[in-house]
Amino acid sequence: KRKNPSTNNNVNADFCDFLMELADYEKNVSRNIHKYNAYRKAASVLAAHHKRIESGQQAKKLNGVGEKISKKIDEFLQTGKLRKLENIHNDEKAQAISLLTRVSGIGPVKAADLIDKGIKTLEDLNKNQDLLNHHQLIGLKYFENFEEKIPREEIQKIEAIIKKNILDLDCDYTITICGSYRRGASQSGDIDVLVTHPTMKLDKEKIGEKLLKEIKEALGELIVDVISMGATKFMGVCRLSDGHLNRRLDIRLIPNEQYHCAVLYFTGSDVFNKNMRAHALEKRFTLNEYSLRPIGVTGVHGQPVPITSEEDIFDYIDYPYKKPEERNL
Ligand code: DCP
Ligand code: MG
Ligand code: MN
Repeated sequence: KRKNPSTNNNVNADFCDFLMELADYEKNVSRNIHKYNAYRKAASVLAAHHKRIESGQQAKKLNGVGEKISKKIDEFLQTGKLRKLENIHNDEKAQAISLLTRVSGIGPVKAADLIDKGIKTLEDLNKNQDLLNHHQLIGLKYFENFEEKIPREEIQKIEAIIKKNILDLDCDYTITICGSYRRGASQSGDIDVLVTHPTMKLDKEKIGEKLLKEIKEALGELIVDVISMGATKFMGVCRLSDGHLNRRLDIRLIPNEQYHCAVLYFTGSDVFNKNMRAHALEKRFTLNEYSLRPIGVTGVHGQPVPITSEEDIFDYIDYPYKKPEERNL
């Protein structure tokens, strides 16, 4: 499930592709999250650059491209390939880890554990289902479906059904589909739904559990499988109708006070979030999916500031407002 930051007319798409492949390798095989982030950041800055990069030198001028990545760009421009990637492609264990981590619910640690037990293919997984938890079994069951991106038009139809059913239940609900869909992507990997309700306050987890169950029931036949169902988070599988594929759907029930921070966070992109959080820190605020809090002179975090819109968050930290479509880096 490689994430492709490439926008529609990305003249640097070939660089982005190899950087994203290297990113996945660092995340799943080397388990080096810093290198993973560095490759993703470089890929998204190149994807957003509308002129074709002609040399490593040129690339290095961009914020997020350092010496090592600039050398790789030169190697790629000169030879049309990368030795590092060739080596990865010839490494059987690395290839097996890359395959197994494509199963929803299987992370790098579980994949390595399975490979130590001699399990390397989907066929092996099918024969050893006793080693998988419920989420991983669902991931295996829908492996091919989950590999397919969801066209925007399909999410629009699913959005209409979700909104109608939840608002029929209670018209005081607020519902936002976040993720790449909210950023305007023409296709998405999954569907990230955020919901809040006036009665849903921070200290009312019990209410959340009841509301989330009602919401899940209200969606009826749209839901075809449940991965997990907590007090505030539903993870599952949905299908628009007979001829459509099964899709990953997450629904989060957010307390009122935290709704805008959650919408901001789950709209992403993850690279955008990192950049915005870094800027917040410079302005002595901590920003996360729950709140924005000032950092006092002693370094102690203050109480969350009251927030009534996404724009408020940008205003507090003097960050130029970006529409969701402009948040790809
Ligand atoms: N997110 C983040 N950091 C992470 C994971 C997620 O900031 N480590 C945020 C930003 C993402 C959002 O959550 O945009 C949703 O996560 P997804 O993995 O669903 O990513 P997208 O919706 O952006 O892409 P896709 O189309 O692949 O679902
Ligand atoms: Mg998503
Ligand atoms: Mn998601």
